[in-house]
Amino acid sequence: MTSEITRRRFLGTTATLGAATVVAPAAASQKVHPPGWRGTERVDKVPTTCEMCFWRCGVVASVAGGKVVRVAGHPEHPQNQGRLCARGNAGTGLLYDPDRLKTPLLRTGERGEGRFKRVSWDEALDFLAGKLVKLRQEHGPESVALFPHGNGPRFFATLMQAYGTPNSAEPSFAQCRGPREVGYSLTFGRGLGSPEPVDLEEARLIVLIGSHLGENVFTSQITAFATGLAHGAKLIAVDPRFSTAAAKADWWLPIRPGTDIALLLAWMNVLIGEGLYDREYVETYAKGFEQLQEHVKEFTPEWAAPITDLTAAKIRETARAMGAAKPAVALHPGRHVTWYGDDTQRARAMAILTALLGSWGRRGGIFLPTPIPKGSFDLPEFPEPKRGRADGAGTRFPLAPEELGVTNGLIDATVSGNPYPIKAWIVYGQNVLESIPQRSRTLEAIGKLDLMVVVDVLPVEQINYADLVLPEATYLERYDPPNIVESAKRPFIAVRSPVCEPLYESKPGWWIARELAKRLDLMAYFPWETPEQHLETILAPTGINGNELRNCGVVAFPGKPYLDDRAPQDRSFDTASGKIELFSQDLADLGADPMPRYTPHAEPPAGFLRLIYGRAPVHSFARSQNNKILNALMPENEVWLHTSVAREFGVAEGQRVILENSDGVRSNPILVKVTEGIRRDCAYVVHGFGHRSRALRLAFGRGASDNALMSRVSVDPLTGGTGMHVNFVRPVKA
Ligand code: MGD
Repeated sequence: MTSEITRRRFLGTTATLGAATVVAPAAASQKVHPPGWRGTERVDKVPTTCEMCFWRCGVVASVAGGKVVRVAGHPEHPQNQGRLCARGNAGTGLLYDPDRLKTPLLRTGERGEGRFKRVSWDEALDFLAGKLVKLRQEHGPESVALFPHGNGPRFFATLMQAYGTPNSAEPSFAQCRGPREVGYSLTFGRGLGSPEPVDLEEARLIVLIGSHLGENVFTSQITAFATGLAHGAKLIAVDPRFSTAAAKADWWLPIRPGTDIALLLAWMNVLIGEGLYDREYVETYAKGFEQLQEHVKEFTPEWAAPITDLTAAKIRETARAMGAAKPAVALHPGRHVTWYGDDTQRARAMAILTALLGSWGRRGGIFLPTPIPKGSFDLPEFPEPKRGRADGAGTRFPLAPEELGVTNGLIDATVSGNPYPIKAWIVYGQNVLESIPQRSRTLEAIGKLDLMVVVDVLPVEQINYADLVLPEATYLERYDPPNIVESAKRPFIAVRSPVCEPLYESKPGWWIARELAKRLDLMAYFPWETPEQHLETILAPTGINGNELRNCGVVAFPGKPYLDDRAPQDRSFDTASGKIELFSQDLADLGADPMPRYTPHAEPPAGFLRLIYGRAPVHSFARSQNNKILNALMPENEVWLHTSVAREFGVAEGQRVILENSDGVRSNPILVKVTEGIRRDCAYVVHGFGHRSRALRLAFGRGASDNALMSRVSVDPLTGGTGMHVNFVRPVKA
């Protein structure tokens, strides 16, 4: 594999990146700054990888006198090509957030009170190592559970595996894209991964099922979406809400929530019934067509119309549009897909439709990853845990993968003590109170713990329940394992390395993990002294050296994104049959539907609306609301209500209401947005607001938390994913 790296060492020097021309004299000062200088200070340009969201764009930080003065898009990064979203640009708002966690903290008050004393790192790590040794002796290593998310905890995950616990779970599985990965893997033998390899820029037709691109912003995805539309792609947006994407759509299908499987089955019915599917592709690559044909026969548009609240004519028309545009139909698989508890089956339906259109591995559809060789460490074998996992991954939830785990399964086990007691949680880069529904159950579980440790960058509410709080350095201040992205048209390896020294007493994750490993006698699992050595080992098979990567930020490789780029023998699928499985024997063996079926979900009771939720372009989950720059752009969320619903409830635009759910749980006051752009049976909010931590001085009390209103979930029996679109709310005057 040849590297396309640009050998020009443009970074780390001053004059060649961007501002290579003399800055025009500023009117007021009339000072002339030479390129790459700010007054008398030299500005260094240091590349790294963003972590303001999980898309991980390439960035270049401008650093003057040790201070980061700007974060901009990396111009040569194959993913974002110099562009960067608002959150990426606001990286300094996190780095210089005055509310950041600054020192390790040890609890002095009651759990939840938030009273701590500052301690040194030595005291903190000795305390934690001592507790871990004791827990292992008294209850076994399995009694410790890790709740990680993001890049930082990757070293900690190694530490926990070496310590001997199998219990680790990320919300990106059971609260996000787990069922999607499983549904697509069952069909194509592989999931989508992140970033999703959807060929939006080359599509002739884009289909979004609840994916609200434009509000959910990932720089390269939104660029590809805009490019596709600019090149004439048609757009179908299936959404109960008139989203930004729906506003651009040729067909907006304001579907009744919870009925997407019925629509997908009806689309299949038309494609097969009218011979509009990609017959040659299906014959070459797929298995189970006859069963599928039989299965969808009864699911006509007329059958689906009253279920979905769409007209049969619209269903037929949109199916025909897909048939006409195939195979260049980019049916977006979605990202946060844990909606109703049958989400693996919905993902299967989307995957099967993708196969019928011949779009998997085809230009304008879903493109394929190209593997990059990666080095690894020669580590001693990890201890085999004496007891299985506590979260049900692989057992209670047969299709949940053990690497990602099931957060809610771990919470259940902590509450019940089944299959064995969980005594300690280490929460690292995850916000368990805002990302996992059924908050009262999470709090109940926390109440049972002997030890709770939070490793975070901000004093979010969950730290108040911790015995020990460890302040991690932010992504701009630390080394993390490089970002290796194979699911890109040009796969790449990008560096994450510090652009400035960690502020306060914060420490990078690799350092925290190593220091604990020393205390736990587990250094054999950390056979490197410095991050530089760690990077060299990972890069070894590529022939690129760490210095080169640190200077350039990213190296890209040629990709083979389409089936046609590959030799016929390399076009098989990693399923049991080696083919695309339209009928899934794996599901049949588990007693599940081998082909998706529509099952009805509870409708809102009288006087209530279904709570739906999503993203805003300037915030990421519940992690960015205290960022000064982003808070100024969007300080709080609002609840969308249909005009007639607002009238019925007697509330008006701009008024604040409280949202009360059908279990009596009440939110903070939230502003009302009255609009025709939402179905009458739904209320919509942006996720992540309504922070309860007073220490987040900008975010505290602003807006309402969707998560707090999710007292109910519908659990996917295959993956453990928590369907979260099953809560009902009503506005109550504040
Ligand atoms: P965040 O709100 O980003 O979401 O779940 P989370 O990853 O838990 O919380 C991350 C936590 O990490 C925050 O406390 C933040 O301060 C901290 N943090 C940020 N940067 C760093 C760092 O560098 N180091 C450390 N140690 N900590 C850091 C996201 C998950 O949530 C996902 S992926 C989805 S799709 C779901 N979305 C969703 C939703 O839309 N609504 C509701 N109600 N729940 C959801 N849960 C899921």
